[in-house]
Amino acid sequence: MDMYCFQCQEAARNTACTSVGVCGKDEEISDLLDILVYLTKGISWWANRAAEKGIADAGVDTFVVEALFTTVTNVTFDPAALIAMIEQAKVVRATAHALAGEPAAGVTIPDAARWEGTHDERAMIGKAESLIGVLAEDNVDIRSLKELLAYGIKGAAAYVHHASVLGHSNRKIEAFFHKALASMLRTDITGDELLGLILECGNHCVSALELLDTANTTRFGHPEATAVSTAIKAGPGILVSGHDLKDLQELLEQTAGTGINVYTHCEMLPAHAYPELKKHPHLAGHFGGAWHAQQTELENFGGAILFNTNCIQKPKDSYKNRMFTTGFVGWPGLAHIADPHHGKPKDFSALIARAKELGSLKATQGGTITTGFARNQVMAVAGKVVDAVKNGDIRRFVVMAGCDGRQPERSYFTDLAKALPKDAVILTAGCAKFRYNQLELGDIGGIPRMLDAGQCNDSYSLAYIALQLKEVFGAADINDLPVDFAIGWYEQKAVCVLLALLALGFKGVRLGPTLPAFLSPNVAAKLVEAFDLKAITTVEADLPAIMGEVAV
Ligand code: FSO
Ligand code: SF4
Repeated sequence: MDMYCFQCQEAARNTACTSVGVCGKDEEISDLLDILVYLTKGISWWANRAAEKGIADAGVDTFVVEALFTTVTNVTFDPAALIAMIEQAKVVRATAHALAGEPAAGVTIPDAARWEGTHDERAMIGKAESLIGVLAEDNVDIRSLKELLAYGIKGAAAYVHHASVLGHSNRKIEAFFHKALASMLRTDITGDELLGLILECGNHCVSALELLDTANTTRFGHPEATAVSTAIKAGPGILVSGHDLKDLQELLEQTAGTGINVYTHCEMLPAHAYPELKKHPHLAGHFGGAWHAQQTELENFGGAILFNTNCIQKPKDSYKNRMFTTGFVGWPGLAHIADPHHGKPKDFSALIARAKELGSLKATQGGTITTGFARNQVMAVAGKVVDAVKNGDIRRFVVMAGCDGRQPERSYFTDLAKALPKDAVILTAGCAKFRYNQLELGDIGGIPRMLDAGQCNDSYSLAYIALQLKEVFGAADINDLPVDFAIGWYEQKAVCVLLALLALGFKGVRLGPTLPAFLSPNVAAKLVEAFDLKAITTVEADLPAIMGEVAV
């Protein structure tokens, strides 16, 4: 076996990628990512001890968040960037060690908290294969719980990072990351202790999503329902893919008056709904669907391309000389726009120059996609929604948030959207929506039958709307609401969203296209028992239960 990774929904044979990742990750990248996670646990072991003395360090906290985000699926495939981060991790770990001081005699310092390696990439890789990857934990149930916790934290770290670049942070979440990561180094930890940490993680996932919601709405205003054009205009163009709204804002400012049109791709679609972004007339439209179609789509987009977060795939020769990365995203050989120092904006001049060089794009016809139904916009029509529920025009809300992926079984979500009766409203967020957001689903008394709250990063809006409905209807239990869940998942941010839903008390969440490979049979059974978690089956079989027509 060359590698072992099962952190995303596309793990080979729904078991694990063992020779090369379905995502394109090879053995070297897999091992470097394992080493980075291992060292991050070591940093957190010291940081957690420092926290017990009331000492924290913003630099240490930030690095842990950044390192975790870097290890999320489809963020980086660049060994040089990972090796640099591994070296930096050792420096940060020394800082955390100094803050914590020396442990008392008799305290065993875990290997992750002291291992130095050799600064030689191949030697480091040997370490990954032998000692520190997923399989280093022999007990399959403990392994499963540790990895579930790790992936929830990775997803939350992505959200915390997005909030932090906008100047918002929550020390309690970062302190939990340290505590949880340090706990994963324990060889004597029990399943019950890990389950407790997983539930605690769910609460911090809610806080992370709320933090990001506050950061986004403070900086960019509350999203407004917006019909986004899918046409391409004549003139040079830049396509932005990823989730980072701050990068987009800076790019819009730097391209103002240049004649360049800026388009969104995949999860950047909801950017069009934010007042502080939509005010730029050259935020011209949206191009393309979910991340996994990028190799064809990017070939067909003639302009310059920027990836600011996942999901990046191997660039084709036909467009790699007009593709740029920034932030933690990386692919060897692609031009990378560096992070600025001292809070300055990023310098997008190379990307802008490339767009100009490539010249005018060919204008195309297009339709529109409506987005922007985040919590404020939905609350603005709350009276209408409540009336529609009370008089029976709306019978069910079906939350179909999450991520999209390549597996053909994901047609379930398109088929479900088509099969839902006309008195059902879909609440969505994340790239899962590209399976059904161009269907003509109509409206119920002016309320669209598909309300798109935004990115997976905006899932807080969906929880908020459900909690508001609970208030309005005076429901004793959130599960008494006419709400059901059919969540598509792909990577670790979706794990964070799932843990958040469980922490909020939602039961009976349907997950697809498969239950995670990292859930051992015993752990899966435990989650089914505690939360009534289910795998999707077929639309025919699931529809009556989703519509609340049969008890399940
Ligand atoms: Fe999708 Fe990728 Fe947004 Fe993920 S583009 S899959 S859960 O990174 O974050 O929904
Ligand atoms: Fe496989 Fe997913 Fe891991 Fe990539 S991230 S190696 S596709 S399990």
